Amino acid sequence: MSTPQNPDAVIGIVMGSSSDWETMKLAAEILTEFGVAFEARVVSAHRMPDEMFAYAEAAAGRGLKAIIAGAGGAAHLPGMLAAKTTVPVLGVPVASRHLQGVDSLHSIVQMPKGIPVATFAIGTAGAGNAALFAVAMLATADAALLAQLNAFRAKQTAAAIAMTEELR
Ligand code: RP5
Repeated sequence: MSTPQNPDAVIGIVMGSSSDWETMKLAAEILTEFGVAFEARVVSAHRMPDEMFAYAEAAAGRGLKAIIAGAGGAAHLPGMLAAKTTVPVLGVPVASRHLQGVDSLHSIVQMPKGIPVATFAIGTAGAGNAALFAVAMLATADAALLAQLNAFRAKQTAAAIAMTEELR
């Protein structure tokens, strides 16, 4: 379930631009697959800083357990959110046009000591893994979700084992 402001959301997916959605929707797809309630919205750090701070300040009180934040270029969104909330921020570097996301990765991963952002791979792998990481966090206190996560992994293992057959 995804709405711009979902009162049931336990995970917030935010991004700097609608152009990031092509990447960030991978996180939404994973959370949907696991039945985790989330919301998805654009919260640009430099184009709507007041809204960004308001989102971060309200996050804990609204029941969000993690924020998955994707941005490209000078990707300050995850770090600035983290500066304003203790809700864990999972940063996703979005591939940029000129530097292919290396700029985004360095912007997000190089947080100075004191305000952490958990940083994932550039692009769709990072978005998907950020969602899986959020699921793993929630699963520490949710046995049914943990069973789902283990089943997801077992399916991946079976698929990888079956790959050898494709070599014939
Ligand atoms: C960042 O600038 C966004 O996160 C996006 O990755 C990038 C480009 O934004 P648009 O020009 O597509 O709106 O703020």
